[in-house]
Amino acid sequence: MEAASVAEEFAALYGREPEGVWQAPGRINLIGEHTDYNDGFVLPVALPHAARVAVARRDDGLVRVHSSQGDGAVVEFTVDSLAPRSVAGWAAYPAGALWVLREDGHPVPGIDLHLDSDVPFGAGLSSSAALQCAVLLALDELLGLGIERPRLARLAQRAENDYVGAPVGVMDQTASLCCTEGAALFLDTRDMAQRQVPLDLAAAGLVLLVVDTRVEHGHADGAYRRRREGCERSADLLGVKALRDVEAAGGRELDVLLARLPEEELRRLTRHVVTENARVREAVGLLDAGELRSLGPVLTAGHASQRDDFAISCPQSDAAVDTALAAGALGARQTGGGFGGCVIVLTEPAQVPGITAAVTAAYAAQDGWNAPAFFTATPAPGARRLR
Ligand code: GAF
Repeated sequence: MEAASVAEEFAALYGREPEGVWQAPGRINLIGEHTDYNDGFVLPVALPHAARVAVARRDDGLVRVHSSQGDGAVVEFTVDSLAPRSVAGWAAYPAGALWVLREDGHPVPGIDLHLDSDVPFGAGLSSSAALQCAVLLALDELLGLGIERPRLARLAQRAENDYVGAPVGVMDQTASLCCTEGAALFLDTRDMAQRQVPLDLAAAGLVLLVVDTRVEHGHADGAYRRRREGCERSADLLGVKALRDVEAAGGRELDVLLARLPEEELRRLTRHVVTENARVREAVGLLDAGELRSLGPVLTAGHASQRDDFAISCPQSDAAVDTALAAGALGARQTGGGFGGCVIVLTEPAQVPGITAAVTAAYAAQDGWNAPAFFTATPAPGARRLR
């Protein structure tokens, strides 16, 4: 899917040339899960998979949007009619982008828009943030708004929270807009401070294998929201602004602190967030020191925490992690929002055929499990204009 073909499809649909073509990538997260809405740390990496958007302005306030992944219909609405949830399905993302810019005080014109994405949908690779960010960056540049990328990421998050209605954090949007090629993005979601941490897997003789468990997940459902609310309640009960502010030096100190929470569920949620923030910092230290192999156990510990404390894993993700480790991987964990989606596996390239065969066989042995899919992740650039 090249920029030229997205532009050609636009021209065929709307009978004129687009004013430009932009793209925004999906992501994997190395470590730092469910920390972003706790003001914590994350370490995502942009993928080569991206959403691409061709856009041209209109002067009549009408919006026409089309997606190659939709049902073929062109969805139409007016800028004036935009209100939270006024448009559903994939079209909610371009609609949300227009809505949030208008809410932010910018004059928003009508547009014709065509989208095409190769970010697998529902696989925990941030396909929706990629759509949202591609459209927002296109509008920002087309309208000459000059909004800085971290702020654009916050606007994308607001569109997802308030327009689409999914209570997500800011990791995926920031990854899509701010990642750079060959690096992981170390982001402090409290103040949006960020640093590109070089991630040269090939030089370390390693590869990141992504296993798509083919279990679809979603964020608008209750499980994500329930965990977010539990974290917020725990922070309140502990008298801190966010769980980010809970820093424990060691296991005993953390146990004493957790004992102040009245429910086991809150203790588990809190323990995950506190230990996960520590794992992000440990991972960044290892990358800085060039000790990429040592990242493996940190990833695996992150998975155990998601499984046992945050309770967001599923049998397919656990099987992918356990099977990959048994087949020689250095580390593995489910990435993204959870309840399925993708598992990332840190390994030597020589182990990849054995790991993919073992995971495929483990899935085939279970009744009703979809066959897993695999690809290797190379840290790709963040969102940009293609033409
Ligand atoms: C999803 C959300 F969109 C992110 O904001 C983040 O919370 C993630 O789940 C879990 O780390 O991708």
